[in-house]
Amino acid sequence: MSVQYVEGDFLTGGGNYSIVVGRFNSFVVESLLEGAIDTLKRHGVEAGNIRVIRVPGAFEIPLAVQKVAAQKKDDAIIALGAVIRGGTPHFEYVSGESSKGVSQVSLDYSVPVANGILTVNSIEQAIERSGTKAGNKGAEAALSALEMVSLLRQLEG
Ligand code: INI
Repeated sequence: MSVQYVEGDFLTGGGNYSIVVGRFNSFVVESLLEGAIDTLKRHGVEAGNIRVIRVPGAFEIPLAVQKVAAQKKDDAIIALGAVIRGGTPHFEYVSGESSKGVSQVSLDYSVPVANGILTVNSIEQAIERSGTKAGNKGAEAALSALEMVSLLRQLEG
């Protein structure tokens, strides 16, 4: 008997995706959004099957993700935001709650929720991760979503 490996690929053949985006730090987040949409389209997802939902900031992302998950319309949801450390503990609350919230929804609704919420120490680090030298975390989140859709189809099929 050989080992059986189960893993997803990026060939999902379309599907429906919602992207929940925080407006805060929009100069960074808009690049993440561009990366995510571009990646989904290049993997065969039609523009008409991609929905973008905007919320004020990363803190509000989990509630919108929860509402979207409850609609049961999407194969996966992508959460995008940028939490940049400031001089107060506010950063810790926003980053902690947003990440915890999106993973909670994923488990509650058994739907892939890709976490593309940057939590960084500086604007420079945010820029590096939104389409410059450290890649585009929005594009990476979209790839994770596609892979999880493919994996779940195998595990559920
Ligand atoms: N929201 C972010 O998305 N990123 C941040 O860096 C940020 N900081 O640092 O304050 C932020 N705050 C707003 C927060 O997400 C809520 O919108 C606000 O607290 C109202 O609930």
